[in-house]
Amino acid sequence: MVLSALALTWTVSAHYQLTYPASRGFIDTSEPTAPCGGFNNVNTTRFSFPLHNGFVVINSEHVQASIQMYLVIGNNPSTQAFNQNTTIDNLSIKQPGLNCLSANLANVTGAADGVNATIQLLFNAGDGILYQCADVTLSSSASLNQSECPQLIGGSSNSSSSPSGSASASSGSASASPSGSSGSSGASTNSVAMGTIVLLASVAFALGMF
Ligand SMILES: [Cu+2]
Repeated sequence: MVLSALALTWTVSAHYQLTYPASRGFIDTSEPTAPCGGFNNVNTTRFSFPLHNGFVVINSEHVQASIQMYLVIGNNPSTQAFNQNTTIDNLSIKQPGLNCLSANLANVTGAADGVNATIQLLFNAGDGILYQCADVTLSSSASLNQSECPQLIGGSSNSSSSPSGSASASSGSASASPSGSSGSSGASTNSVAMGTIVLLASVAFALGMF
């Protein structure tokens, strides 16, 4: 019940949200506003973000998108300061819902222990560039909650997530179709088949065939 209520709330918004670290904020209609989706004030509660093997998590209502991730150094970067950003990574997602994106700062200029910065995401799924920001303090000792990231996209351990087979070519239909049951239907069919086999086996056993 709680889950279905959550799902309903999610489908109300039509773009994406930065969920981990927490975004400065999200308003659907102002998300196309640079540099932070309409949230120009720095968040005084900073998230401690690791210099190595970091990641961010987004919740996307779009099936596919390309994402540019930037680091902006400073305690409270101005709109102009966002133009002096440094690229963290360029990635793409191929499924809606939660996506965990590599954000390794190891080779990013200016990233150092104790530095205040803002992570900025530019998300393009075909309906304009959509902005989200998170204010962080970089740390050589911080560690992230790995349970937030069951499957990392990008980064050295997982080269840029190109799925096997021919499905990787950019299929043009990027328009927003909410999560749907595309992946789960196959799985439930399989479990039904398994259930049938188990059932038949136990019937056979009961009849003394084994
Ligand atoms: Cu959108």
